[in-house]
Amino acid sequence: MPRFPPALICGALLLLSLRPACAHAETGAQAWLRYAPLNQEAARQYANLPAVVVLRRDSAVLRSAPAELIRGVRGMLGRTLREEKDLPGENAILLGTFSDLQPVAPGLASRGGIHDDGFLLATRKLHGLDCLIVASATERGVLYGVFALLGKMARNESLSALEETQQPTAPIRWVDQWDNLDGRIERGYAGPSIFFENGSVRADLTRAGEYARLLASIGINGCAINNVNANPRVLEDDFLPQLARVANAFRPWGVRLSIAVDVSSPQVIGGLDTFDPLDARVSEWWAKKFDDIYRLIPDFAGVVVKADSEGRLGPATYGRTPADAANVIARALKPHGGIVFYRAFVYNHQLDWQNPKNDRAKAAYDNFHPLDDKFDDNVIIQIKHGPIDFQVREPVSPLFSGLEKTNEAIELQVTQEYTGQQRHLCFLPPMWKEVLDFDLHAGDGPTPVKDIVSGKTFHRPTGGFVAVVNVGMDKNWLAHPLAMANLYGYGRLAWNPNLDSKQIAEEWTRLTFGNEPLVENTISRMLLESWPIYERYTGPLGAGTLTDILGSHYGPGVESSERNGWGQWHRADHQGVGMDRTAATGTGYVEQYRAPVAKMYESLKTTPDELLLFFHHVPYTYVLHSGKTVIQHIYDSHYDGAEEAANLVKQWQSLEGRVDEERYEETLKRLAYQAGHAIVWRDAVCNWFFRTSGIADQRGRVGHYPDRIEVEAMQLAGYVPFDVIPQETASGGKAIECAPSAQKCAATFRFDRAAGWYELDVEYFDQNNGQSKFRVLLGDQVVDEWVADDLLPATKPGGDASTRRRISGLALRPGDKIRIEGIPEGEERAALDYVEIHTLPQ
Ligand code: GCV
Repeated sequence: MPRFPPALICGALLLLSLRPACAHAETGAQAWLRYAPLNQEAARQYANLPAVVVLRRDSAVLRSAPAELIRGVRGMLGRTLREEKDLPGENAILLGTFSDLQPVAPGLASRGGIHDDGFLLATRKLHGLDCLIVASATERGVLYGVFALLGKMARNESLSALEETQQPTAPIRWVDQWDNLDGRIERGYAGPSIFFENGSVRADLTRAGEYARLLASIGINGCAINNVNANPRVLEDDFLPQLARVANAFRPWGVRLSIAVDVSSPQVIGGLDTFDPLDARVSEWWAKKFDDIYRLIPDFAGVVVKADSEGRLGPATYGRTPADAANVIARALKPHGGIVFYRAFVYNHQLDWQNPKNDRAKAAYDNFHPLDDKFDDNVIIQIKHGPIDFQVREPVSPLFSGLEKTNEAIELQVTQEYTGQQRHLCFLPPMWKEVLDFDLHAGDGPTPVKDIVSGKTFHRPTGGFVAVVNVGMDKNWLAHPLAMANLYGYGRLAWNPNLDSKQIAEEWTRLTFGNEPLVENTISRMLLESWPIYERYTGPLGAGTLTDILGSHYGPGVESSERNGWGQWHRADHQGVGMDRTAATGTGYVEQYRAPVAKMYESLKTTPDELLLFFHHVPYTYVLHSGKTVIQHIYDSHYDGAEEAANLVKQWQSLEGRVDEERYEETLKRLAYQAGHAIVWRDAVCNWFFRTSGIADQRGRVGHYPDRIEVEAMQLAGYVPFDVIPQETASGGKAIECAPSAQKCAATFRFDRAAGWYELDVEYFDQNNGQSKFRVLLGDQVVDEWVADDLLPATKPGGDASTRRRISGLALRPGDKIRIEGIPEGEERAALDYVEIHTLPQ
């Protein structure tokens, strides 16, 4: 059967009106706001959509509402709505706040008790005309309603007899960016900052405006634009007008600007000899600074503070508390309506690792619980969802139930710092859902985290959600075409934490890739499978991600957690693994939870398998609830995870020709890379535990690779073997690299298996400090060549750099000579690890 190029197939389907949106390439820049043309059948149900949109009053935010509606309807239906200021003599779409609409559509506000940014979508007969109404108590809410309406159309949902109210669960729905003023982003994986370059705010803030639009479309109303490791420069007088430009770019979308501030600013840039929060000169300095800011940015939202954490200065310098530091800033913001997010991420990163009672997980609670009731009411304590640091799995932070008289916000991470850095697919809403739904037993009835942070449980005036996002200048915002599902999912959960992950995955897929059922089902299934898969081949049973915590936080680095003060310990030794955090014999961390939760985690029997090693130190032979020993679970889960990662590639390939070519190819490339890197993870973790425990894999896989040929065993010219550190990050602990004097190197071997069709995997090391070239020759014929030009977080061979090149469909005969040539460049010495040859099915 002939193979038709995807564009041709799309064209054919377009003619049949089956799938109009697939033909043209898409960059991903429009994310879920593509407004792709609807097919005829879908468009038909909107045939009676009014031709007129009415906005009775104008403002920076309100202005965006009809503009967005016109843009969306034009994109999806090819019709341009007429804009009017008052009810015309024909059917219309009415946009406005309840008070704006009161004269023409009285009584709307009473519908469902909508308040704050909640909105109403409804059809009404007004003066005998059919009207579609989008109304809210706030201007921002009107805009949210328009996005919701357009989302319905994009998903082909009916608008007839519309009567829907939506109310966000919490007032705080923010994102943070960790952008530095030089344009780099801490833990950002999608290019440089959209806000800053070379120490200043960018001249062109188009992307900042586009970002605000995306944020508004999912109900986000605040954004802190600079790194929490804050440069005091942001508060210098000549920088404030630059911040005002960002606020201007945000304003049409109802996103309020915030910045991260360094508490030592009064001293560092303010000319004072102190930043003691209890010094009157310091409080005056902050008051004057915010007066200046609000003069330029009247809707400035407030600030984020990281202090006494990871080397940042803080109130501890003066023996003061986080409450002292938060309140001095909060009081300066109060007259202007601003708020302070004070991060609970306060811990000692120089803990004595030899003291078995020390435990970083206890830090947030220990530091903040005693201060409950000491924070002003415009302070919000921003709490990472787990007690450590965005690991692939952690229990819920006990601090959520440890603050009853203090406002709280949960901090989540969209940027995939510990979850594959957007090179691995890892859809996080299922993880966040587990956190948000977790009952902390902090009251008489259920008290899930979502109710605590939204202020319901303890009747707090404010609270909510913050996520670190770190979009960059990459056209598609987060680099991996499927990673934006996490930002979308975050916004949806911050709006309504009761949504389920499947619904979010399906919504996002339809908006991002269209409504074809096969596409929707396949992508949403892949999304939903991806976090458990990632967990399986990285850090199982709650041991942490098992990544290199001292460096990139990316590839495997099992031992990097140990014997240092950072406190991400899993305490694995030759007898057992896990942190004993029990009250009886461990660090006592479990006591920070309310009694029912503490009781569950204190006991080995009731601790769920997936968190076992977070709470208990057990021998490798300990039998899990699943019936497997811990060690066998480690082996099995890593093999399963790697196999499932390979299966993601196959699932994606089933969509060839059904999604646009550009996003198809980019996603395929990343998934194929992930599948290779999952094997690197699998082998590193399994071999480390095999070496440490001395217990063999019951299924004989670990340490046995029948299809693998180590390069150090090949005939080498110019290449020299070396030991890779840590040893488990290369097969057999060894690799080869071009000798310093070599311009070109080669590793050659003879194929000694039966004649047939094979695929050949070359495992090489792709560093970011050089661009080596590789060629593979079968006899004299070049069968593949490539440049190792990826920018992985690696400057030396090891688990971060290890990459697979797959050459498929090779006809090999016994005795064939296979030669891999490497040409080094810069500090990258064309290093190779091994070759694997797999039989292809006939
Ligand atoms: C912004 C982790 C990250 C740091 C980050 C810190 C934080 O430790 O690795 O890059 O610093 O968390 O949340 O403050």
